[in-house]
Amino acid sequence: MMKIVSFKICPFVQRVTALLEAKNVPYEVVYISLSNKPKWFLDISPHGQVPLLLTQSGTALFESDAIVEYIDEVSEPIEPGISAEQKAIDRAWSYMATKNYLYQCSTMRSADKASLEQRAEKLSKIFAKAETALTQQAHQGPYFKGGMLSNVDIAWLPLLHRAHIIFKHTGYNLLAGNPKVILWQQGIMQTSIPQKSVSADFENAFSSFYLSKDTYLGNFEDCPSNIDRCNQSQCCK
Ligand SMILES: N[C@@H](CCC(=O)N[C@@H](CS)C(=O)NCC(=O)O)C(=O)O
Repeated sequence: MMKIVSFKICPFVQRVTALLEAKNVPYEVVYISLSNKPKWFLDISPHGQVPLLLTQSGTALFESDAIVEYIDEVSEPIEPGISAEQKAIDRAWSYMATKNYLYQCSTMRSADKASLEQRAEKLSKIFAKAETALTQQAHQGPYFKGGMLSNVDIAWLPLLHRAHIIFKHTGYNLLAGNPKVILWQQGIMQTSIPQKSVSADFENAFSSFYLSKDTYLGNFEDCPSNIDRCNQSQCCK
């Protein structure tokens, strides 16, 4: 069975486990501490980052893009029979998401209102691009390309799942102003792949890091009515 070397709240890891969940490919997860990386991991990981995939024959694969492509090649395609052109388009949409994973992390970790709003505004640009694409294709959902779950959904899933948790706990919507993206997020959440692709205590681990005393989002005691993105009906913890 494949093994994924993981860190609980890493979005790059979640993209890989989400793909495995979507395809029903069995896998094991091995968690490591990134502040105290074990020697066996450093010995097999060229850049010391997770995710790392250990194949059935024990080969270590690194870089989530390469791992996702490997999984696609060795298992049933998530979306059978798509053309080379469509694959290239899907990869491009996927890169748009994955290139912004770390930026979403730093947005959520913002220490004050000004940084949060400035970063959220910048992050919004990719959600607005997805909104335009969904509008152009007269999106009926529930997934990015309509009725069939694709690699694009899997690449965006960590962003959309984490935006969902932030909204649930704080009322702050990173997707504000992009109604079709919000519908798409609901479609993804309903698959339960987001929940299955992380550990049972993910939401706690995620919240203690991103909604801690050190972050602006973690310090909402009352409805943050001073925040434009707040949906008043849901913003109290
Ligand atoms: N380009 C890498 C990025 C992976 C990455 O940034 N992983 C982070 C955790 S989310 C990590 O391992 N950080 C530890 C380190 O860089 O030392 C990929 O796509 O796999």
